[in-house]
Amino acid sequence: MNLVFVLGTAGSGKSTFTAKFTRFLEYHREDVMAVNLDPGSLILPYAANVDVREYIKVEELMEEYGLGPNGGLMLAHDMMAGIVQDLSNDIEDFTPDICIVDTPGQMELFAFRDIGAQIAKELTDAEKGVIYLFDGVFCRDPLNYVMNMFLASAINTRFLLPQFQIVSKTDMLEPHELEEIMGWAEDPYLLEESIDTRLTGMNRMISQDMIEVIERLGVEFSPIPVSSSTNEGFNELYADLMRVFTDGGKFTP
Ligand SMILES: Nc1nc2c(ncn2[C@@H]2O[C@H](COP(=O)(O)OP(=O)(O)OP(=O)(O)O)[C@@H](O)[C@H]2O)c(=O)[nH]1
Ligand SMILES: [Mg+2]
Repeated sequence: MNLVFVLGTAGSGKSTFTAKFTRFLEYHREDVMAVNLDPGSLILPYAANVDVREYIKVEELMEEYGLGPNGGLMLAHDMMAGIVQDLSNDIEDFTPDICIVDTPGQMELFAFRDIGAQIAKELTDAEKGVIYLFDGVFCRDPLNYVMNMFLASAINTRFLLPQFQIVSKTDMLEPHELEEIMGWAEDPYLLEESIDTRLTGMNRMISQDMIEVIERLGVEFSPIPVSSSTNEGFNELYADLMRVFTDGGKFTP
């Protein structure tokens, strides 16, 4: 079994991608299942086969402990540590070949606290990977693009798993905007040039410094442009996943 975590900043398109990519894999006759690990989600665009909300619901915690939404979310994430085995059992009951795992909206609560690393290690003994979403709309600004490079690198050092980057929501971008983002990914000089011409003051300085740190971390950035509206990029991502996990064959032979 293979298990892929879908990570990205709030609203970057994780749940929509999980819904559409799961359906795409079903169409390709893969034995796939969708898992929801976001205890704060109210409505999901897919039917989760395994759902953390069966064990932990943020609204109920808020009511029971008199917490606000952020306190409720923090408690919910801390409580997830106690149900990793239950979730693993639920997933194993389905025995899928590939599992797409939607993660919480507040990425920092999940990925940068102990629960993220614990889940990456202990959620079943499947071979695992990460799909990191660069929010396409947000990344039109070079500062936000660099911030996302930084976050993707930080995820990489926390999870220590094969990582696939995608630029999401490409159907919402003008062709020249997507071209610019892809140019930044391919050629560091183009990114430096955009930082110099489009940013000023502190933002320019921070971006330049962050790029140096990111280079030292050594993460490869060749994101695939993806749209969950048009399925653009799904074939390429599917091929990349197969190359890394199954030597190029299907997940379900
Ligand atoms: N046009 C377009 N809209 C998208 C795409 N992906 C996501 N959206 C929209 O972007 C918004 C956020 O998408 P979600 O899938 O909820 O994002 P998320 O990362 O799961 O959000 P949180 O879990 O709240 O952090 C929704 O209104 C989606 O319909 C896409 O590829 N194209
Ligand atoms: Mg979501």
